Amino acid sequence: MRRLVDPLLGVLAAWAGIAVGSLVAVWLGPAYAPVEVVASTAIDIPPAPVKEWATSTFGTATKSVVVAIVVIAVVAIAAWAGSVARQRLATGVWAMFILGLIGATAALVRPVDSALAPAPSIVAGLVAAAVLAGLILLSEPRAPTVVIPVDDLDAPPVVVEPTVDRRNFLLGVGGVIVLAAAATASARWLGSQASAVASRLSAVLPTAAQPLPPVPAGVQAPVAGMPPFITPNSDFYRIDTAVVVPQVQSQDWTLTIDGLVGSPVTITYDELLSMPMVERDVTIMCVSNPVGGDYIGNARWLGTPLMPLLERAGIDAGADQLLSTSVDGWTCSTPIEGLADREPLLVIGMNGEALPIEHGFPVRMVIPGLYGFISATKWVTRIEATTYAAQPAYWTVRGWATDAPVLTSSRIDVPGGEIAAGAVQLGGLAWAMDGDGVSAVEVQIDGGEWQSAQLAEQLSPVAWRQWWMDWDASPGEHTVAVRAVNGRGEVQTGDIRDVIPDGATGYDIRTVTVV
Ligand SMILES: Nc1nc2c(c(=O)[nH]1)N[C@H]1C(S)=C(S)[C@@H](COP(=O)(O)O)O[C@H]1N2
Ligand SMILES: [Mo]
Repeated sequence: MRRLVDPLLGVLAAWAGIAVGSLVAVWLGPAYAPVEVVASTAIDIPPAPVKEWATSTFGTATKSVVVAIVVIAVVAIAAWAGSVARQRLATGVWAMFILGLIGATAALVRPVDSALAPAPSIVAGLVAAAVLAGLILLSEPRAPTVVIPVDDLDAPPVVVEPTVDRRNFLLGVGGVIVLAAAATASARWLGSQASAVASRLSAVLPTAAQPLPPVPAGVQAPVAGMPPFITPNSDFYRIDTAVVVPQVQSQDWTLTIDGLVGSPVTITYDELLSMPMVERDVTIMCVSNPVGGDYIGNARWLGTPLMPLLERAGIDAGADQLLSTSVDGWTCSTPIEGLADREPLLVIGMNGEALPIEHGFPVRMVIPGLYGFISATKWVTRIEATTYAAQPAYWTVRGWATDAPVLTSSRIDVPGGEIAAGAVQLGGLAWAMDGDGVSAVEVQIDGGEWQSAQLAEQLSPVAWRQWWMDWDASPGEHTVAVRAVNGRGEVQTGDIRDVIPDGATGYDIRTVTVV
């Protein structure tokens, strides 16, 4: 029985510790909750090849996979601690506390330094250790008692065998379960009430000095099953290293531009709102997007141009990168060369709403034509003019490029799956955000001639463009390939290259089964 119960006591103690630690983290910073902080650090540590393998295997689920691994590891260690605690109480209790210390260490190596960051994990370790000790002691048999019958003094004394006080033990276990459940539920609820949610809901966005006309119908290829030209916020791909989405209230937000500048500039959210606003249709894309993949989205962004602020600060000629930092410590390197031509933006609105929290509320960067990892800092709080030599950014030290303009590329979206023979429509997306837009799209069927596809309207050279083609499909298996030509007449390359270090190349080639 004990063989079964003791490991469970260990797991229960760990849960109680984590629950109380997470509750403490609601105030000290949700990112420092014991499990989440270990997962965050675990995500940052592995060398580039491991990270790349994880991303290509698990995609955007990678963070959940890491959290699951941390939880499984904690359960295993806690069960072990529970099972040894009966014979060696100190060992079990120390194991619990050491789990907490692991969390505290993970917190200390997070890039954002807060002296209180290790506190939730320390609290978790202490609570888990105390609960384990308490439950083990409660389930120890009481000393044997000797009863001497009073009515017959000559009779031999009766020895009452040691027993466990079941009632007290069960009360103890029940109490711990109730407390842990209450702490877990409160931490969840308080977290969901996080101030950033309220702050975002109350944000009133200014209008652009020259609002864009509504998106014309002509940008949409007249083909069933095509993705919408504007990606709805709820469908927009999300990529970041944040296990816990940073919660920033707009009234607490500031942006500092410093480093190799004439005079550092710091602005508040209200000051940002009073700057001239522009609206832009810009497609952003992840460098980790494989050919044909969907880590790409197009939105109508509202923001203020970054260049005037950089000019106000006065960037030194010696600086070659802008190192932008998010409130969670993630860093991004943007090449200064050619930056002004791209119209970099500090963005506050996305498709007519305040930025969604997971897309960077209250303020993020968007720089047309550069992959997200070197341009699109969410929850941005600092932009430092510096050099690549002095300060490599998050992905730079993990083997990715420092200058990575979006490569001209294209994708086949329809048809998907099996289709009936006869008149069929092919359709998809093409983009050349760093190549003056898309001037042509060509389709190749079964290795034949490249044929021109029809093009929907191009709303902006830095937004994607839809294409389609009518095709008389005969029964059988067919291979369809697509390639884009940019605004400078350069044809997308068919050379096959993986995503690291600066973006995948090759044609999107699909097999279509016609019946
Ligand atoms: N703070 C922060 N900003 C970030 C990242 C990140 O990990 N942390 N990832 C970048 C990457 S790699 C991409 S592709 C884009 C994705 O933006 P989205 O999630 O809004 O689509 O955000 C960029 N901004
Ligand atoms: Mo990315």
